[in-house]
Amino acid sequence: MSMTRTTCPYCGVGCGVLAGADGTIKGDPDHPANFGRLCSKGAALGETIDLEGRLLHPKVNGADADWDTALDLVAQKFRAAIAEHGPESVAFYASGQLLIEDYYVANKLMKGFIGAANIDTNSRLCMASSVAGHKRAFGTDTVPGIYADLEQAELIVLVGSNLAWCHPVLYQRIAAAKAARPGMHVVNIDPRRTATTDLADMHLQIAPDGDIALFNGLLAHLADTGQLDAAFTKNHVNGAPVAIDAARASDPSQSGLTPQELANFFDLWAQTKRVVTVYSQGVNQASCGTDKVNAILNCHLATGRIGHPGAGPFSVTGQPNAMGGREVGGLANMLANHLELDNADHRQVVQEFWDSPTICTKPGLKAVDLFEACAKGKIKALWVMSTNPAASLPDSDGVSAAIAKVPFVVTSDIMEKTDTNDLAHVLLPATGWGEKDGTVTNSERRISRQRAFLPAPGSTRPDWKILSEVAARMGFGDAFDYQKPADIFAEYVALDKAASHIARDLDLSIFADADYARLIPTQWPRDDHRFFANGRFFHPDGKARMIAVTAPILAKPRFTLNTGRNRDQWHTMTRTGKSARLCAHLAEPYVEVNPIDAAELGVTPGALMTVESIYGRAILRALVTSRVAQGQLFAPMHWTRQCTTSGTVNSITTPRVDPFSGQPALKSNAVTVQVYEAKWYGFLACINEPDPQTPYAAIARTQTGWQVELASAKTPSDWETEARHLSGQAGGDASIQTDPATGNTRVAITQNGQITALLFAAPIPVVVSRTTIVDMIGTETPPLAALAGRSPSGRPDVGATICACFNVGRNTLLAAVENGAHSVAALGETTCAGTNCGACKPELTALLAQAHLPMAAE
Ligand SMILES: Nc1nc2c(c(=O)[nH]1)N[C@H]1C(S)=C(S)[C@@H](COP(=O)(O)OP(=O)(O)OC[C@H]3O[C@@H](n4cnc5c(=O)[nH]c(N)nc54)[C@H](O)[C@@H]3O)O[C@H]1N2
Ligand SMILES: Nc1nc2c(c(=O)[nH]1)N[C@H]1C(S)=C(S)[C@@H](COP(=O)(O)OP(=O)(O)OC[C@H]3O[C@@H](n4cnc5c(=O)[nH]c(N)nc54)[C@H](O)[C@@H]3O)O[C@H]1N2
Ligand code: SF4
Ligand SMILES: [Mo]
Repeated sequence: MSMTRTTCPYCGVGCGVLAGADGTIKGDPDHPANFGRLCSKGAALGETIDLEGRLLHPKVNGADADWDTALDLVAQKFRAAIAEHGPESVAFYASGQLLIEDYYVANKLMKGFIGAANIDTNSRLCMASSVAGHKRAFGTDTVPGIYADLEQAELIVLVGSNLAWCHPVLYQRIAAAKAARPGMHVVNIDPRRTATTDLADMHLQIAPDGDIALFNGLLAHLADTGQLDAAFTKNHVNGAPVAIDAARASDPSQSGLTPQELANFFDLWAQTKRVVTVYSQGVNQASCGTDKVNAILNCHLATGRIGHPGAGPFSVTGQPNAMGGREVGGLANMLANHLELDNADHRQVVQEFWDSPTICTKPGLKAVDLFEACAKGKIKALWVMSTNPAASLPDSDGVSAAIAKVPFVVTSDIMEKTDTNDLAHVLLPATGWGEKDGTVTNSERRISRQRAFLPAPGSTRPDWKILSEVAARMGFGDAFDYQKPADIFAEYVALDKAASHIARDLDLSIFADADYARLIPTQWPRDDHRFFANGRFFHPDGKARMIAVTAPILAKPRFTLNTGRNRDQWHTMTRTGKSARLCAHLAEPYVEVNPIDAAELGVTPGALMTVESIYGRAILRALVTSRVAQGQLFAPMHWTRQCTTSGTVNSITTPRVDPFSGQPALKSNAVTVQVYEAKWYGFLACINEPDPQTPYAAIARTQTGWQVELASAKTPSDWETEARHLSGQAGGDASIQTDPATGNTRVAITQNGQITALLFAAPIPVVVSRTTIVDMIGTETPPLAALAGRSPSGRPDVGATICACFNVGRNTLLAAVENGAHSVAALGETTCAGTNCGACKPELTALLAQAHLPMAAE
């Protein structure tokens, strides 16, 4: 079968994929990001491209509409709002998951034709602090390094990055480099222990937001011990003395680390020339995020450890086109092509090139402010594209209320049911990954093609096309007369040429004669280029700047909620949530709590906890683990109102932002917690999609249908009715078993001899093998046997999925350990676990360690 060469649509590693129309997915051995590797999400792409749940036709006020009706309405509402209230009364909220071509068109329409800069993107929640920090230090938003640096480094410092789960292929590359060169060191700086920590020789379990105290401490130490590169700072850096003075004023113990830990880290850094500092959301998503970035950059600048093989700071991007979005100027305070919004010359170049009637002259609203403006009634028309702000922004309940207040809301998405779509007047169906063509830029500035290998389903259209058609209807047809993505890419490259007299890092000349159809993954300005090796930066005097940063006084709430990601889910789960295999890794929203806190709070095994802030509350399953320190909690961000009644974590997070970048502090939220007192807990497996309304409910896809974890403070009066209601099954026969001694109730519903729903309920968290129950759905197991909760076929309970690629469960692995597989390699040989993407290797290591501990809490 013919395979199409394309790029993974998930994280910023930007792995090359070979894809077949039948859903076959392989890593592209020739792509320089992954050389054939894929992680569990990439490997499962074939399971998420079916049409279930897709938005296939435009919708206006909930009813199917044709394109002309929908597009006319969008154009008319935007025109009317602009005419009546001015260009600042409308806004776009875009995404690092748009392709370069989509993003370029959205930005051009808003900034050059509508004439306001009210286009912001989810990159505000993601990369904004890195952008601001880079600009302060370098004069441009430049990522100096390349992936090969990770293999050439002697020391890799991972700050606020769970690389093993979030950039798994980079993690695998580092793991392989370390195995080949055992002298290489890895340090992991994170307030919690994660899968990434397993690779680290040193884990610095820092206090939340203790990073500035730590890196200021490092800078002061380097200065005090004469280990700075005086020639480099003299010739190429401004601001070193002031930054060093500020660093000396910091108290490193505020990092929460012991003097010994600090000394070990400082010495290791000082001794090692080739240091790469990889950082991500633990740095960016903080109210001091930009200062954290500069505290890190200061250390690299002060030692000249930048721009050389194996040396430099490396901000890894989250989304597939987060970097491309920055290049096309998708944020409200950027122009296009790394040109400056507040520079009249830059604006003139862009306006002349676009031949546009107007150009915005001042920055637009940043994400959090944008939705605040919605709440205040200032935004009259809002277009959300390829992102789900009603779920992913902090204070998501408040954001949802704000969106609901906007008189006209349009969304472009590939899926029909999302928390944001539920609030929109018009839904525009976009073609998704595999159906559309374009380009993305990964973390190392490499532009790769995404290529279609599937037909566009229903009446879906590519995002650039939808935008261009609205632009035409707003009267700007000439400037948006694109026939194909290649036309837009060519214009993007041509704008770069038109601005080539303006000194900046972006240089797309390598793409000037590119054959778009055959474009191979290519870095700008050219392959394997590192910036700043020559000591030349982009501030007007050609020098870099060290920035004086002060460690913040840290608030010490009783509980701080940290949030982030799981290995097998992508953000708001609209795609990964479709894969039963991916859902099996961690199937419900949870909160990690330290065992000492758990004991104090009275958390019993399987308990639910209410986590509350001044913005809202969530009910989450308690996961008692020493991975989090005392006083800290961690919850993943993924679950939305589509799959849980109360497990939405952003209901609790706070919209505090960094003053320079506007990026919200999603990693540290002051919360209170208590055990949720349920009267009953339940586990339901069923064939139809359920719609439970219990105070706690979390739905997940299974191989046989759906499963739901349930809890409520009110016991139902009739269990059969409850089971039928929960599973959406009025017909068929019900068998019920109740045990007055324990209060346990079990209900089986059968239709035509097949089990279609099984409900297990109890006054305490239900202990039953989930996989066994799920596997009985759709089978002809006799109801009484099914209610016994044991597999009739004698098939063993494989346990929760550890290896998603080969679907290997925990119990299978434990059995293998028992049979003598005592290493990750041996587990791979006997069960295949960990032998494809390798992302589960840290969990295999943990499982091997725990297999010898009878009372492990995790
Ligand atoms: N599986 C998966 N992979 C993804 C994504 C996904 O949804 N799922 N999303 C992609 C996107 S868009 C992004 S942005 C990236 C994010 O990738 P990461 O930034 O690696 O992921 P997070 O889990 O958000 O946070 C990273 C770590 O920061 C730590 N942290 C919290 N507070 C602090 C602090 O004060 N200091 C330090 N040093 N660390 C702290 C957290 O404990 C957490 O382990 O992942 C990308 N990859
Ligand atoms: N608590 C907490 N919250 C967070 C974070 C955190 O660490 N903690 N991280 C933040 C970060 S870094 C990020 S990047 C955001 C991500 O948050 P979001 O961007 O809101 O999350 P996604 O689920 O990726 O949303 C993408 C949407 O685009 C749709 N889509 C997919 N492909 C296409 C396409 O080709 N065209 C169109 N038009 N639509 C498409 C999907 O169905 C989905 O609805 O979340 C942020 N929120
Ligand atoms: S690491 Fe995984 S999610 Fe990221 S690009 Fe590669 S295959 Fe996709
Ligand atoms: Mo992100």
